[in-house]
Amino acid sequence: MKKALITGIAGQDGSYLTEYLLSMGYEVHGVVRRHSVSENQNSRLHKIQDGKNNVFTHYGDLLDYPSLVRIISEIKPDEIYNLGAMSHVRVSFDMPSFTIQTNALGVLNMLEVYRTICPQAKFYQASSSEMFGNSVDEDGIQRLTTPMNPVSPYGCSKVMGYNLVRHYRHAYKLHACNGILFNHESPRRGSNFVTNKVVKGAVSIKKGLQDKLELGNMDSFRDWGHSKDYVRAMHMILNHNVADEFIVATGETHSVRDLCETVFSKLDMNYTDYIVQNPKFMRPQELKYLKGDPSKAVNILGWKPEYTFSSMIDEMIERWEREL
Ligand code: NAP
Ligand code: F7E
Repeated sequence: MKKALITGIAGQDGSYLTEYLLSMGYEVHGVVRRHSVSENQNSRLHKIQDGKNNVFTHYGDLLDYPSLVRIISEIKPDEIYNLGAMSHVRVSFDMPSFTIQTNALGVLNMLEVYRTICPQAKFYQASSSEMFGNSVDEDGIQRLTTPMNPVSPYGCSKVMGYNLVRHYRHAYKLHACNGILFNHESPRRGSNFVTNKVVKGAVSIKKGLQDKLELGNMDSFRDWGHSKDYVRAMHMILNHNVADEFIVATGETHSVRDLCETVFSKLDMNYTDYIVQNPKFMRPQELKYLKGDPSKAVNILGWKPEYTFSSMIDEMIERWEREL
């Protein structure tokens, strides 16, 4: 039975990846941070009982090197998925130092422990399209050759993590890879990211629970896929015979305005009647446009998404209709 270790197991991707790996017969271990409200700790892992069904969580933190040494020495994983991060771009402007420490130095900590304790394992790093910043090729697409010009502390931190992984692969002959994933969402997405914020807001308005929805910039474009499809890609990237870089994206882009129009019209409402702009949700510098080229993952790994933009939104609407 293969053993996987996931940092960020309690996050959106960590929880779906856990379910996917369990379905493939893995024993799954995850790093969780201590929360003062313990119910929040495993809120996305509710379907999986810790200590049963081959899932085990361990207290640790990417910034706490001794905890990583303890966990990795104990488990000796075959596969390591480094998904832990301060993942909110807007918040990274408010907490630049914590963001850089977790997302850049945290990767360095993980790589050092991996290199010294279990160098035979395979290592996956959760890299991001935010690394491209406002760089885009002339045909309006970001690909592996597009220059990286990050426009947020989050983007800068992810470039550092990305480069460290490549450096460790070459310097120490490690099977360490990067998945450059474009935005991916799901009913489990934090409700302060724009997709789930809009869906939750629209369903609340429909049910008469709120009158307006406050947003920031409506004119940025994102390439939105589904987290379930993207965690399958992570596993494929890691298990490819050569450690490498891959882009995971849908190749389709929508503006935040399109997103609002789609969500509100699915609920028979006109978004222009309800959305108000609040500068609080604007960023000091905005990444304006993302549309990725996933052809390498499609052609070499055989990866193919199952969800469409529309079916993903339907699933998110169902979640809030049930819950609110
Ligand atoms: P998420 O829901 O925010 O989950 C991130 C996880 O990281 C959380 O469980 C969080 O723990 C944990 N974490 C934060 N700081 C940590 C630290 N110092 N030590 C250990 N764990 C820590 O993010 P996600 O959407 O699942 O994304 C997973 C990874 O993919 C992240 O690295 C993200 O940057 C990257 N990524 C995401 C996207 C996307 O669109 N979702 C796209 C590209 C790349 P708590 O639960 O305790 O806060
Ligand atoms: O913003 C605009 C906002 O916060 C998307 C992370 O997973 O993907 C994610 O980062 C767009 C931006 O995601 C609001 O200005 C408007 O243009 O949902 P988001 P993100 O910043 O693209 C990348 C690939 C990652 O790696 C990250 O970890 O929506 N927007 N109004 C808003 N965004 C938010 N959050 N809230 C608003 O009210």
